[in-house]
Amino acid sequence: MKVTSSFPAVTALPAAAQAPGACADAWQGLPAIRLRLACGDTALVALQGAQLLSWQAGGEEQLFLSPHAAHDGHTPIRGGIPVCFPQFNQRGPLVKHGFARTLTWQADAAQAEVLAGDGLFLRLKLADTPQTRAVWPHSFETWLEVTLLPGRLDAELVVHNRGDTPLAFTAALHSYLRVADVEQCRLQGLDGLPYWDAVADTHPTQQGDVRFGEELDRVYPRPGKTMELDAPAGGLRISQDAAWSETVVWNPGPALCARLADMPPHGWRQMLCVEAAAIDAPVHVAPGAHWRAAQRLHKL
Ligand code: TA6
Repeated sequence: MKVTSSFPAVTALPAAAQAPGACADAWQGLPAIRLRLACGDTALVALQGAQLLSWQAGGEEQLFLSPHAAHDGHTPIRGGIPVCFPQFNQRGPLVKHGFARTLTWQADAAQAEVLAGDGLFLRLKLADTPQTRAVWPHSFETWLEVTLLPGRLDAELVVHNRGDTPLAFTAALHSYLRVADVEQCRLQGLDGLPYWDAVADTHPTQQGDVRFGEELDRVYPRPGKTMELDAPAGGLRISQDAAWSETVVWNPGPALCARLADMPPHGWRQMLCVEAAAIDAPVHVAPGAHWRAAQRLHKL
């Protein structure tokens, strides 16, 4: 069953989110919050899904956002960093990748802080409603915490079980990284790991770096070391906390991309998803307890 929402207009941030460098903004008419550091780096976070839509570091965009992405306020937005919660993909009865990415998170609960040096922190919140309980009968609060530092972006998902029974979910930060040409890129750090190839439905072992060209959809165990996206125009260091037990790597390649209505024909060349995920076994959170896990991106 689908859970959708409509957007309340946000023209000003609540008092708790009023920090120098944070301001109300919009993307394609949808409310968003802009973060801007003194060094010039910026981030844009939509209230729909608490979805990071843009991260500019060193004057360059680091996240892919499809020029054909939906912006009706309830269809998933193709690109940026979608939050998949409380279900990854179709591994359960809920809408694909869970309802968190299509709901409007609570503008009035937004909080922002200036960090020592040149940094900004933003927290957005989503809590259960009668609508979410109708499809997922749990009392929860979820936060997305964004930390923007020069050349660095951390996204952290926090899940609080407000109910009196254990909470089980799967989740991911489905990060779309922007690249000039994915065929010129290599992803380092997964060598030697067994993985599930979701395209072929096989279980091989990674040999060397991951290269791109055709459709690729793989679930690896979280690598013990930091990954590196090696790209001609500069790369990214990518790491994830241990609570994210898997790493998903996805690129639709030309054939699947052509079938995605919200992607331009050559969009697959400009993107690469490297996702911090907790999906092979559900995460269990005891009543009253919290779970938290971050993905960290560092421009090289
Ligand atoms: O994370 C990879 C994946 O689960 C792929 O299987 C592919 O479906 C992708 O996510 C995109 O899903 P979406 O619902 O956003 O089109």
